[in-house]
Formats: sequence, C-alpha cells, structure tokens
Amino acid sequence: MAAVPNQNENLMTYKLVVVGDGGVGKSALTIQFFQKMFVEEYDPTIEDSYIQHTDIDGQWCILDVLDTAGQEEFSTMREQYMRTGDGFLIVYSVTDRASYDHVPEFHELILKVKDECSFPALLVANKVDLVHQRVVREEEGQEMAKQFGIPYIETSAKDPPQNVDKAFQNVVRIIRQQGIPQSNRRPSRREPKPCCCSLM
Ligand SMILES: Nc1nc2c(ncn2[C@@H]2O[C@H](COP(=O)(O)OP(=O)(O)OP(=O)(O)O)[C@@H](O)[C@H]2O)c(=O)[nH]1
Ligand SMILES: [Mg+2]
Repeated sequence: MAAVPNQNENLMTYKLVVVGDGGVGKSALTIQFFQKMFVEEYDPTIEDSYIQHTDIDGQWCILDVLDTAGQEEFSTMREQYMRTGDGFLIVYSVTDRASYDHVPEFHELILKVKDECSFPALLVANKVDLVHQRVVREEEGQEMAKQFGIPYIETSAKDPPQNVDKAFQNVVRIIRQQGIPQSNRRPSRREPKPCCCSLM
C-alpha cells in the first residue's frame, strides 16, 4: 500500500469541475467517487465542493472537485466556475438526448473562458445501467468526443458503480499529460500564443 503523504510535502492540487445539464448525474457521480454511495433522490445542486488526498498512479495529490448546477436558472455562474478548473468532466445522460445535444455548449464555453483551442476534459456518458431507457448510443458519444479531441467514458453512479473512479482519475491523467495544472502555476506575464483554432 502506498504511504500517506507527509503533510509538509508539496502536493499538486487538481481542480476538477463537473458540468452538464440538470439531472444527468453530476452529483451522484461526485458523491459516489468521494463517499462511495449512490444518492437515489434528485436534489438540484447550486454548487458543492469536495476535497480529498488521493493516490493516482502512485502519485499523491489533492483533488478539489466542484459539482456545479445544471439547472438553466444557475447558468450565469458557469463562466465563473469554469475559470477555476484545471480539468472538466462534461457529463450527459444516455437517457436524455437533450443533455447530449447541450454538450457542445459546455465545451465551447470552457474553451472560450480559458481562451484556449483545447483544454483537459473528458466526455462522460452517465446512467448506462438504464439499458432500456437508453436513447443515446455509444457511437454517438464516441463521435462527439472525437470531434472535440477529448476522451470518452461510459459510467453509472448507481451501485455497483461503473467507471466512476476511472472517470475522475482519467481527468487527472489528462491534466498530467499537459504538465503543471493551471491553478498550480505561478502567475507570470502571459505570452501571446499561436492560434490553432483556424486549423480546426
Ligand atoms: N439509474 C441511475 N440513476 C442515476 C445515475 N446518476 C444519477 N442518477 C439519478 O438521477 C437523478 C439526478 O441525479 P443528480 O446527480 O442529482 O443530477 P445532477 O446532474 O447533479 O443535477 P443538477 O444538480 O440539477 O445539475 C437522481 O435521482 C439520481 O439518483 C446513474 O448512473 N444511474
Ligand atoms: Mg447536482
């Protein structure tokens, strides 16, 4: 078993933000990841934050996860919370086509707020346990993820959970591939960056 980190050790903090339409399972996934339980009832979120030390691929880090509001009435808060994220879980429900159709809006807003052509994110197709209510096929999810150049994962927050830990861990892996997470970087004068958007 890996040793629990020394408190004085300088741990990397990863700020993850869970976004997506209301009712797709953002809170259920986050609570399943942090508390290992499935929340059956639907209680719309305004904003909740969770933090824990965790070992991902043998490296201890601090995971700071923001579970956001999917309900339209809170959509004005979106840009603000997106600014803080090092990586995003963009969640839709495979039982709710509108939630899939809204994914591009979340993805575009992340890129706009970050002023980047790409940013660490994972497309999460949740509620795959509801096989008979499924209306969005796996290939459709794969296709959309491919369009955005981000990975895709199918999850279920319901017990027994499917791919829940993996979803959160994969976002950290994606961030790590890109170096130091944005929120851990020292403030510096922003260098003008070449625009890659015109290549897309
Ligand atoms: N069967 C099944 N139900 C799920 C799953 N994930 C969430 N639910 C249920 O779907 C409902 C909505 O889940 P929430 O996690 O509250 O949805 P949310 O995305 O956080 O919604 P907002 O906070 O309004 O943005 C709840 O009744 C959950 O129990 C899942 O993977 N499978
Ligand atoms: Mg919620």
